[in-house]
Amino acid sequence: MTKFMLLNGPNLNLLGKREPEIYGSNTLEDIEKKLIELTKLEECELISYQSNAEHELVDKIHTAKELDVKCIIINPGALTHSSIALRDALSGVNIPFIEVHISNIYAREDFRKKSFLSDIAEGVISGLGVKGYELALLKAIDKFN
Ligand code: CA2
Repeated sequence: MTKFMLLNGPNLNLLGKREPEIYGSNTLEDIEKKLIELTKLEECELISYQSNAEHELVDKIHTAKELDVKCIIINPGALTHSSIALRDALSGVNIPFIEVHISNIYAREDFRKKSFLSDIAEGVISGLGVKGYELALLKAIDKFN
């Protein structure tokens, strides 16, 4: 069974609970539920994980390699704009990944315009709300299942 991994970085556990004007009203649990449904329909498996700690996300990326995950869908949160460790982990395991942002990072503060991951990503979705996660998963299934 083809495995995919959904990773969410710092503060994304607050989805649906704060700042709905920017990030919408869906909770992370709602998103996970929807994505798990989609993977099951295709007889695939989704491993989902959120952490506020950079090193835990790095560890999970290493685990993805051991589990033979075919594609990672990642919203690295604010680590997008700072983390060379996440970049090195993703390039180190050599698993294709799709970078997702709920908001349009190019329409916000200047410091959000730089991503340390985008140039090595399979693709990037930014500004399509939580629908971006579904679109990324559908693409991952289409390409890697
Ligand atoms: O638009 C995105 O998905 C971001 O990755 C979200 C990050 C932000 O630092 C990036 O620049 C863009 C922030 C995640 C914080 O999530 C919250 C959700 C609800 C309430 C408060 C924070």
